[in-house]
Amino acid sequence: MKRSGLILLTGFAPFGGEKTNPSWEVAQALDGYTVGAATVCAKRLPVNCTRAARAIAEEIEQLQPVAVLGLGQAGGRPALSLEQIAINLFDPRRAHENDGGIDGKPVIAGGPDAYFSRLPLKAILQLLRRHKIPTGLSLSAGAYACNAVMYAALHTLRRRRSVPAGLIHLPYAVEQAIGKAAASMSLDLMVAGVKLALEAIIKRS
Ligand code: PCA
Repeated sequence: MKRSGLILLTGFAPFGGEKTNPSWEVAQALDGYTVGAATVCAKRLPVNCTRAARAIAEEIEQLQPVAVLGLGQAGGRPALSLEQIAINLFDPRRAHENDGGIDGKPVIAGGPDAYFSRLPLKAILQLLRRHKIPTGLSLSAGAYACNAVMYAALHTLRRRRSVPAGLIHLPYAVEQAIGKAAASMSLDLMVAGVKLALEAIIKRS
């Protein structure tokens, strides 16, 4: 892969009544961070399947990044989740939210059913675990905005296979979990984890 240039790192706006979204907090904290000769460019995406899918495709065309890492909140998960698959489907159960009318439809009409992550997942997993950061593999990114972003990124880059791309779901930040009896992680630990993931992506892809 090309190692000098921009790394597109995306996070999402808050949703589901939350005041913050750790994915954007982490992405924002890493804006301008350098990994070797590559520099992170952080972008915030809307929690809306169609708009988020379109936005990441546009960012990729505009920035021509050397790597793309999407981040998203998966509240309640106890660890960073390295997503393995993105599917070509908008979740019908989310139709009542801000994407009414797109339920059960594909993220990209005519696209393949699914894409596998093109991140070095095993290398990321091993590196983060070596640094004692709770991390696991997750089968699928779901069928909501995070899945749409991962699918759209991989579809946009389908003929640029040297560009690693994929998505990591993050737990709630500690502040979000107060009163919820849900798992959480400090933003500092999540930032440290994503930094290591970026190192693995740039150095081992
Ligand atoms: N998480 C949601 C959408 C935005 C986010 O941060 C998801 O997992 O699809």
